[in-house]
Amino acid sequence: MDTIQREILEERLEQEMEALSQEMYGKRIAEISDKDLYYVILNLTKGMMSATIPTDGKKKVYYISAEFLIGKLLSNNLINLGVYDKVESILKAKGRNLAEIEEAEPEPSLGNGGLGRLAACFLDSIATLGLPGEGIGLNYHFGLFKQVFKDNLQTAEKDAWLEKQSWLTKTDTSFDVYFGKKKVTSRLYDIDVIGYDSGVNKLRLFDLESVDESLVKDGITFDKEDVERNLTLFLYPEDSDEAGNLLRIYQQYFMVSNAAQLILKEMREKHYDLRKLYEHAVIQINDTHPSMIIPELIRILVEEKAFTIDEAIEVVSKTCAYTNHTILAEALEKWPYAYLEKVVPQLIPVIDELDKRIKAKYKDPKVQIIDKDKRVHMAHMDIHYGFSVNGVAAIHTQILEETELHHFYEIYPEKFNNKTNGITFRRWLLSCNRELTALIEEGIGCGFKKDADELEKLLEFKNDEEFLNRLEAIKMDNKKKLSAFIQEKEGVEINPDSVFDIQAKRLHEYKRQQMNALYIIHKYLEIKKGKKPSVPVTYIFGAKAAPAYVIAQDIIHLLLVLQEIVNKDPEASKYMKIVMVENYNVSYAEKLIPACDISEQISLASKEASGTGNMKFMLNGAVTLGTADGANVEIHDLVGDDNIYIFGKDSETVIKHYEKADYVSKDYYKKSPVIREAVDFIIGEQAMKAGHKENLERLYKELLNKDWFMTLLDLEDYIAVKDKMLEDYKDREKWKKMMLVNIAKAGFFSSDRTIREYNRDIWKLK
Ligand code: BZD
Repeated sequence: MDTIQREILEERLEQEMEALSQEMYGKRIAEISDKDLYYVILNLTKGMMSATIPTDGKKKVYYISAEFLIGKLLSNNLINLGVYDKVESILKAKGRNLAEIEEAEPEPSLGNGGLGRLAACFLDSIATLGLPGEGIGLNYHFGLFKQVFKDNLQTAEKDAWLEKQSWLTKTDTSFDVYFGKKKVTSRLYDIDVIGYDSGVNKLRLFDLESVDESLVKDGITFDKEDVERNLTLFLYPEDSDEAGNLLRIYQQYFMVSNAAQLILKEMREKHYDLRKLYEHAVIQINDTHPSMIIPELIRILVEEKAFTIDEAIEVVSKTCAYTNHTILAEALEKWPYAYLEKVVPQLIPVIDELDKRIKAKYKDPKVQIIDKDKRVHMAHMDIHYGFSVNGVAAIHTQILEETELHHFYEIYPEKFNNKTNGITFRRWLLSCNRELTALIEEGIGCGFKKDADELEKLLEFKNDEEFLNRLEAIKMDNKKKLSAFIQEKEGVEINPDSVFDIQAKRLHEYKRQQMNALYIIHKYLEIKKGKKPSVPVTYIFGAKAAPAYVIAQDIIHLLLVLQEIVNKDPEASKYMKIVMVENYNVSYAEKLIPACDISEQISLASKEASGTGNMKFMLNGAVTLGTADGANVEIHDLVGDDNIYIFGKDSETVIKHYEKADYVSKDYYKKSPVIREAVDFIIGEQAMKAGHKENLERLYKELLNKDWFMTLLDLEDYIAVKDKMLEDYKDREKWKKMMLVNIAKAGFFSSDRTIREYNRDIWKLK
């Protein structure tokens, strides 16, 4: 189909839809179930996308990533195709509701957190900007686990999201992948990624031909050693033992071996000269999970394409660029050499050679690829043998340059660059908050949909009472919708007139959900002592904890215990409610974010590389309560002191504490009765009754004796600033203006801007 055919198809949408319904189910649209109707529209949309012209060019970016947290695709694809309203009204005339049909779509479980969601936003922007590029990753059948709460604890189940009919299209492409002498075969599935009012690109997901879902028996347990059948079952399989670690390496190599073969196949088909690979391909390595692409490409060029090792290294180094997403040492992959030897012996000579060259040139142990304990530092390999290293927010890149990767920065200052993250406004405004989108459009026209900077025009309405009231009314409406959803989904009744204070992100100690919990305990105790808050607050959390991360599980347990205690308390529950939503994912985020008043971005300064939830909340008119960390710093710069609430110690102070190892949490506990009381509550009678001694005691001890992410350092300041924020909330005039300014200043965080920068500085695509 060409563009004209697509236009005809759009013209005749209604007839096409009815015809498809007849063909698939022998019934009219009015007569089929929501699920069947979803399949009808799915097929119709896939047809329209395949009729869209693919973006092409002389050079292409391959964004390789272990995660693509793409979310549901139906409504986004319809929006980007420009037919959402049309489809909605056709369905309405037939008594059907598009929003209900969207509920029938399963959410692909192909990611974990910010890193994966960023990859998805990037695909949207790459397509929208008409750049040649595709994502390459894996098709996990059970994805990340599905979170189920039982007995106030997180349990994990497989997330069987894949259906027979889906956005995936099976291709003819299949490759052999060798682990030493062991061979497995892959199969490529494509998902079309349609840009907003532009061409179509692809997300390419490799699967294992011999994958066997029946391997998973109970929960998420399966035989980790049966790689011929398990490779694409789960994202981040449990890695607390050797088999789990080996499996991750198997998965990573499976991903990059396929990626390398696919890229080289495309080069061959286009008759490009492999010696000029970098003129036709740029590979963006998303965190270190795909780092083995470097030795793998070098190996292939030498073994199969008659390159000398020098030539291969040069070509590959000019092709690969690395993005760092964390400064947490434990998150920077260092694979034991012995594990790599076991899984991918064919890469060992290349890795040895890469390491030997560095050892010959630099004596500093901090920049070696293979360290004295025989661990292979994947990030170090990327930095030495890639041409670009970028952080994901200004302060993060600065910390990389000055502290974490300083020794590398001294060697290669020209490789380092910042690319502050962004989000696609198509999903995080146009699709998830249609009412707000309509109001903005009424105010400033629709230019902001293509040029997010135009949102600044909203500042004209700063003193426009009517506009501000409508903004407030939309927020209220979204809060009512969320309340109804939470009532139905979680069985918790919440008050839309209360302040919605939301912390939604992966569960990690550095993100400090536990600090938020301590604030809640403090408020609860105040109420019990007779000090009634002047405004009711609903504290909403969404978070999954990695199954092997014990303290993170304990923090979830504490939140669920608090939810039980507070919500059941007839006195306190008038002023506060807690909801820990189950199985937080992209679809849930799309409901939470438009309804949020206070956006919790409270990581320990220096630890959150960027954050992207902070941008989504801001764009939807929430006000940030945050530390001077990640992109919060840039949000602060944009909105000014009056439109954000910043608290806590700054990154310099925190880094000094780590350097001097002088932070002692117990000192803070001893000094402050407020802190003591809140921390002690964790092992108090009430909590112990609702929860489990083992979990609560472990968490208590952790906070008191370790507190690696310095919860108690910032707790008092957090309480003071949050209280002030809640006071300010009552000043509705002031608050509405803050909402407006936050929306107006969010344009900078469009991923279109981020991708333009990647392209300008790194990819250089036409
Ligand atoms: O990447 C996140 C960072 O924590 C955020 O600050 C940042 O905004 C986003 C996007 O740049 N990192 C992750 O999401 N990382 C992981 O999920 C992850 C998964 C496995 C292993 C290591 C990290």
